[in-house]
Amino acid sequence: MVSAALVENFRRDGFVVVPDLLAEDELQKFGAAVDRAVYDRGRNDHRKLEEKSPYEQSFTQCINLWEDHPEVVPLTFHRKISQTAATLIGVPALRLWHDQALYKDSGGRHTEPHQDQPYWPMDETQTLTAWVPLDGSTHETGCMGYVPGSHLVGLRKFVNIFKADEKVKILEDSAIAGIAAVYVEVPRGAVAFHHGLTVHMAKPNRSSRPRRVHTMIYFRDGATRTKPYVHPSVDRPGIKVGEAIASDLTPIVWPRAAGDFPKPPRMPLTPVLEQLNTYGAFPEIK
Ligand SMILES: O=C(O)CCC(=O)C(=O)O
Repeated sequence: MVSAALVENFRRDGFVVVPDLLAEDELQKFGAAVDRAVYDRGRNDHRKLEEKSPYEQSFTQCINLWEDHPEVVPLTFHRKISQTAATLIGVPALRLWHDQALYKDSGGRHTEPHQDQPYWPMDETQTLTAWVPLDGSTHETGCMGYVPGSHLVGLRKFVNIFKADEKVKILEDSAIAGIAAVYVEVPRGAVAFHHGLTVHMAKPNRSSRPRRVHTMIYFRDGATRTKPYVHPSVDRPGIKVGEAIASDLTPIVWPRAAGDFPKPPRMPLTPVLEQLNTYGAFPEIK
């Protein structure tokens, strides 16, 4: 169980690093599984880093890996991690919004500051991400930075990080101006959690190896679709505005019995990947 002190830190700061959630053998096994999945999704993309869009230079993004890579399922539905997430956010049951690998190549640029929640058509704010660095993360490889308390100030701003030339101004917003971001290294086996409204960013990768990260995004069971704008997590299962976001695309992650993994959804993934760019990142919003 996560300590009361860490829960308090998460609720106050909007982020926390929880140690010892993954054993060494799990890091090896899951690291290899996510590597294979990222390689598989990107096998037709032969562009060099400098040929990619600035968004893609921040990281290679591969969403919903649990659907077409069964060996990733035990990581995405890792009970210790999802139980920790439910305790941090303080709800009895959590669903998966989606998983994704975020691999920052050697030489990859910083990740622009943003909040996650404005990308999701959901008003309920019991949302959080488990950010799982498969080698740990350091200032050199591209660790995350967070604006402490930014989830509590009423800020809810869409930052178009997909479109690189748009100046990112969220740090200048009067609600958080002057609060310094805190950059946090994550030791091997630990997981960093951030709230869906926490302003966060990441450093560039100045090392010679990729920064290998897998993430799981969770939301509270019972949340509803409240916005008409598109997102595959609600559009693929045909969930309408006002309806509960509940389908086999967004299954319950906690509570679940040990060894009980959900089956991938009975809806094709290919059209979604075709809409996205080659690597499975969201296309630029025009
Ligand atoms: O890994 C990164 O560089 C950014 C991650 C992020 O923005 C997120 O997980 O919400």
